[in-house]
Amino acid sequence: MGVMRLGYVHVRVTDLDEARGHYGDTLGMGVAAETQGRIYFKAWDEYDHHSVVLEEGGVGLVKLGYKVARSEDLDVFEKRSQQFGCTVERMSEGDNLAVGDGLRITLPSEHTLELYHEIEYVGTETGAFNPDPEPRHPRGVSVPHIDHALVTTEDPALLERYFAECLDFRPAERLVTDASNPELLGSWMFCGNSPHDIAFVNGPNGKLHHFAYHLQDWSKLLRAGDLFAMDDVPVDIGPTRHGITRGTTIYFFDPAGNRNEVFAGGYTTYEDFPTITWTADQLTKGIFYIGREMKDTFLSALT
Ligand code: M3P
Ligand code: FE
Repeated sequence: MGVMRLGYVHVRVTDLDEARGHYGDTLGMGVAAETQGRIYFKAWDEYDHHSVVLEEGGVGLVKLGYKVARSEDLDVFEKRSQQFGCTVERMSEGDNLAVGDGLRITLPSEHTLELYHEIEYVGTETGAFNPDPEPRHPRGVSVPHIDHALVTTEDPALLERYFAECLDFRPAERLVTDASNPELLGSWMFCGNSPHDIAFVNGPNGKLHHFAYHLQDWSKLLRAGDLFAMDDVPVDIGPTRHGITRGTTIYFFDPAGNRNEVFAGGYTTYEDFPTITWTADQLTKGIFYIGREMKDTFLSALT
């Protein structure tokens, strides 16, 4: 019931062919479709039609799509979002290639969030019948699936309230100013069983900090790092580990400047998962547990 997961990330890139090299050759996503000025990518262990849409022209986030379990969920989320004060419109089948009808919501943070139930089923690269554990001829990093997105908002408390009250997300971890007089600086929220499906930190409205791919473990992460070096991918930070979510990580940039992350590990969440709190004085440990140092570009480079 409800929102199941991040289904697609739609971003702008300055040059579609450069981006094809990054998302296709280096990360190893497959091209699901191509239209004038757009490429639709899919990772090998995803069964839906696509998970990353690149649109030529500029840089930054166009929208995020989250898939809901039942079409009736859309009616509930529409009502709640309207009552919360968000602008909500119905989107039609075909507004997004291969995606059914759904909702287009302008979040309190000015990001566009789409909720949908139907998307064309394609199947994974290894199939669902006596499958191999991974593709026989992996391309590049061979990312299996997208994982989460992190955006910035002027009002983290309001956005957290929206995701909790309207979409039934729960905070796995919260970053607050201090323990005695807590003001919310960031929240890592889940709807499934991973540490976060959406996260946001204090910053300008409407911006993308990064979107992330799942990797199976630390050794795959190291291999990703090697491939980034071979392909001259600009690495922001890592490999290292997050205190928040406990995931291991590398942050890097696509050729347009959108930040990506490869993320492995982290814990499992569930219905009664208690929320973990971090205070701002421990921020560097929370974000980069091992180095305990913040890099200016990490907070300032947003698209
Ligand atoms: C993560 C994560 C920021 C924190 C980022 C943390 C931007 O990306 O996956 O836990 O402050
Ligand atoms: Fe992340």
